[in-house]
Amino acid sequence: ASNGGMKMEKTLAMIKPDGLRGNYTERIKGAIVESGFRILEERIVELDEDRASRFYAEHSSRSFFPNLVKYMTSGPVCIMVLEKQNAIADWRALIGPTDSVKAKATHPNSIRAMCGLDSEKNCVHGSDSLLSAQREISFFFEEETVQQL
Ligand code: RTP
Ligand code: MG
Repeated sequence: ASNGGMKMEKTLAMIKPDGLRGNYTERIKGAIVESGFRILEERIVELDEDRASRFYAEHSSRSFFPNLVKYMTSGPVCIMVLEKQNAIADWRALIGPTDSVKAKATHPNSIRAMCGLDSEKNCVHGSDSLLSAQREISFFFEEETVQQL
């Protein structure tokens, strides 16, 4: 059967420290499964300053970077590898815009609208491209999980 040309993809999802602390994990996982994603891998980890800085290295020159690292090291996070057709864009759509205040206004059904607080504490992460997804999955998981080109 045709799948509309969409590719099976894997993406990295993360429930950030505020999401775990706020007990949103089960609701977020419910939304993930309801939206047709398979959770292939799941692990709770605590990022130290070095690992959080490397994960968000693309933002290292931004003014918000020190606060971002503090935020991401403020408690454990839950990292997941999600799989479905078009997983990368679909997970970004499900989490909503970066700023949770905007998410509440314009994407009320998004995960950031449900559990985010502001433009920093936005409770979840999603890979923003195929390259990011591959980099971020191999950042946390074994090579064999990384999708083949
Ligand atoms: P993420 O990488 O976590 O999925 O978020 P994103 O793509 O929607 O946004 P990005 O531009 O990559 O920013 C990464 C994270 O940095 C924090 N941030 N704080 N205070 C601020 O103005 C600000 N801007 C960004 C957020 O936690 C954002 O998710
Ligand atoms: Mg990003």
